[in-house]
Amino acid sequence: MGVCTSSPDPIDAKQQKPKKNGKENDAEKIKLLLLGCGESGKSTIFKQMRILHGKPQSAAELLRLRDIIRANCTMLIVALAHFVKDEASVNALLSAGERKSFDKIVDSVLSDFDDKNVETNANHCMALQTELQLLWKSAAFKEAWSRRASTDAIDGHNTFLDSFDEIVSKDYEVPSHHLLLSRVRTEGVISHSYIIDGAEFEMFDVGGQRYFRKTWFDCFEDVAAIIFVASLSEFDQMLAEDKSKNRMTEALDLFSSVLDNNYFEKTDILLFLNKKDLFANKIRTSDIAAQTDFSDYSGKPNDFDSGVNYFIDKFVAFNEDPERQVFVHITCATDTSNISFVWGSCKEIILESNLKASGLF
Ligand SMILES: Nc1nc2c(ncn2[C@@H]2O[C@H](COP(=O)(O)OP(=O)(O)OP(=O)(O)O)[C@@H](O)[C@H]2O)c(=O)[nH]1
Ligand SMILES: [Mg+2]
Repeated sequence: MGVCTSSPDPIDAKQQKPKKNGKENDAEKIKLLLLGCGESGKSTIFKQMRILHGKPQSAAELLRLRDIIRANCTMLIVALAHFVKDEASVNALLSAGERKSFDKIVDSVLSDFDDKNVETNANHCMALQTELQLLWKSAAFKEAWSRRASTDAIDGHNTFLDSFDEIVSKDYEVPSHHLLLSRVRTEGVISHSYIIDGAEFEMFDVGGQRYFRKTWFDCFEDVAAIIFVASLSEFDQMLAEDKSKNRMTEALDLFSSVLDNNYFEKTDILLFLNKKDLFANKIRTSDIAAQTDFSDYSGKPNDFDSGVNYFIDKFVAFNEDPERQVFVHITCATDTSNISFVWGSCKEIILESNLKASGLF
């Protein structure tokens, strides 16, 4: 499967006549589309499908993953170091010894940072193992990490800095929990087919950031089910591509336009409210009602279930078709047993609906 061609606005397809529905025309292949905003967890679910039903990573792929993880560490250090550099009160927390190490990071990683040359950045960064380990334990970096929602740091990548020794070692072999935590932004459309319980499923993963949504359009035909992924934990964060827009609001808007799209009138919608592990941690200290876009929240403050139910209601309210059901799952895409369990019930829904559509049930 190559990269889809572009279209001005992939999700504004109200004017377009839906062509055909895959369930009627392509009984052999069941096409599943992963949709959602950037960083919601689509590719992580795509990776889980391979862990559950596909081939293990080859040696060459594992080597590439090692480099990706080193680049992810570097990006995290860059995000936190910028914060420590720019926030005077946080910068003041550095002790004299830590400041020496920090200056080295600024000289060698921040000043020379070239976002087109990931490998060089990572090499500079990995060479500063002693300095980075000292800083990662410092009060300044702990404070920067606790305020990461206002940086580009990826939640969960603290695991990489906690395992820095292992990751810089020349014998580092990527374990599966690092594979699932690694992050590469998807920029086109990729697909993979799996035979599961005698049926052929083809899953499509797309780039979720705004710019890449223009590649979505050509994948809209023949879709049996959409897995729409939205990150629960991002209710207090702004979009990477537009710092004025709340990430959860963007996910809600996108979900609404997917439901509205004529192509998907008869498509099963599986909504994965993802990153429940990060949401569980965050909700203890972050208040939903304090977010401008969610000031109508009247549930219990700092309560996991009330928070989750509030967001479920927001998403499901967009479904105005009484004949269409939105199947909601609360997920942790980095947890293989959770995704295996959730996928088991999704598969049953999809297979049943596929049989009904082909008149065999
Ligand atoms: N802790 C935790 N991290 C998650 C979860 N789901 C995804 N992540 C992490 O979030 C980051 C982004 O996930 P991706 O799967 O790359 O997101 P995406 O939706 O494919 O993003 P785009 O390709 O930009 O559209 C990765 O570092 C993942 O490991 C989750 O449930 N819990
Ligand atoms: Mg992706």
